[in-house]
Amino acid sequence: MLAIIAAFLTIFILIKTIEPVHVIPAVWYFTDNKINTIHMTAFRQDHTLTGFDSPRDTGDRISAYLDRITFGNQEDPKDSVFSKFGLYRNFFADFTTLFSLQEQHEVTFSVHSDDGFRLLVDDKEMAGFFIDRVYEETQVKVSIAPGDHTLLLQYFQGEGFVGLDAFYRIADNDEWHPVGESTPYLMFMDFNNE
Ligand SMILES: [Ca+2]
Repeated sequence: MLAIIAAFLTIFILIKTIEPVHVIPAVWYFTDNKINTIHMTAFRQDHTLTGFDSPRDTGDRISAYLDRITFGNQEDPKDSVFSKFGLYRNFFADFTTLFSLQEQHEVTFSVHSDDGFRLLVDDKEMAGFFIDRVYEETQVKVSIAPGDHTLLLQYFQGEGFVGLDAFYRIADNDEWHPVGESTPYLMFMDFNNE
């Protein structure tokens, strides 16, 4: 009888101590980042994406903080940083960030993507490529007033090559800076200090 009770107790303790298995944690932090200016929320889809018109299921969601949006362009999605988040094909990813300017500036944004993207500043669409494409650049110049602003970069990857890079510059002769990296003219808010 004691042996049976002991066996039940052992099973009970085992069940209580086994952690639930999460293949992909709900929230990923790049803890080695000193700065986290970008919040990424990605949505994996179980159907083929051909554009932003494709249905978006929001149930399979991955969240992460980053300091820039520079994923490069890879033929094999397994070689991409996106694979760290279990993202290979058929997913949407929204990147949100907050930034501020001291003075009015003409800010040029440069987005390279495979496949499509959509760039919104203060909820207003500034540029986009809405269906699949090979890794190509789109530039847009936006006049931005002094003060605080929101930036949303929406991205989707269908099949094959996966690539995304986003940069900005203040003047035409300025060097390109990754979106998420502050300069004296344009400061990104650090979510660490939110
Ligand atoms: Ca692709």
